[in-house]
Amino acid sequence: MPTAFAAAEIELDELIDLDELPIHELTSAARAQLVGEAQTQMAAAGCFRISGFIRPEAVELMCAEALGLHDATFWSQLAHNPYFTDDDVSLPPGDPRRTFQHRHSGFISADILTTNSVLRRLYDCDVLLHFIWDCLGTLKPIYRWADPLGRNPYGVMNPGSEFPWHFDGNEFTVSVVAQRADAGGIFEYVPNIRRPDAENFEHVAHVLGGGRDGVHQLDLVPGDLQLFAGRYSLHRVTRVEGANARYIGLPSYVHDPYRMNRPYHSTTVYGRATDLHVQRERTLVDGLVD
Ligand SMILES: O=C(O)CCC(=O)C(=O)O
Ligand SMILES: [Fe+2]
Repeated sequence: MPTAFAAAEIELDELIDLDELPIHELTSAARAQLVGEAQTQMAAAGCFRISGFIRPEAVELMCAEALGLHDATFWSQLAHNPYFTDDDVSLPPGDPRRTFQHRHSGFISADILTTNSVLRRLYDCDVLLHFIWDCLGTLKPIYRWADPLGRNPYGVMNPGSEFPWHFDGNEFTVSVVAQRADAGGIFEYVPNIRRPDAENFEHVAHVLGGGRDGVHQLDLVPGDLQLFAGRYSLHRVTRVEGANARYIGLPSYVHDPYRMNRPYHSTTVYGRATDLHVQRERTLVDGLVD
């Protein structure tokens, strides 16, 4: 597995235009404005987007990396419920925990990124981590995720792929599209549909049944930075149409730097779980199903 980049090894200005977006200058008015806008968007829609955040040259490098690793993609054809838990026959049919949806999508897991990966340099950058934390406006610190597979993967969707409604194991995910689908591949989400103390199964069941109450759509453009709270916001990616695959970098953040995806979740999404996933399964982050 590649080791982390040290701060001095990350030329942030090659990835982000720091004249336009001075996220490294903690006292700058421009940074304060970006953070303020992000916090407003987050409060209004449970998600924020900064257009044109990553330089086009860096997006091209991300795209080349994902294309180069395309054959190493793990493809899942498994059906799953939104929580990535096993079926529970003690629950009534129609319960969202018993609603399994077909998935066809792939991941280039974080542990196989290239030695000089742009995506990994972005992820290892403390300046970016600090900026994202400020944008979230939470007092509780965020960390990079311990999960060796899910911490910073590329999501891969071929034409015909779709990623049905689900919650993530980690709290927050940044997404940066490296290559967009010709059509479809739209990110849909229901902001903050659940809280640590309230699963809100009724609303989840409504959306799984095709209901649109509270559903937002976001058509991401390559280079945009989006941040969403995937542990609390039900989300999906609609079917990819046309000739091109959709590639998206997914730097993932957590409040608890020890915990990982549960083994069942990891196996469903990445095709395997490591010994560490098994050892850390019992660590509770909150009271949610998963
Ligand atoms: O591809 C996306 O836009 C989101 C992917 C996602 O939800 C996930 O990887 O859990
Ligand atoms: Fe997700």
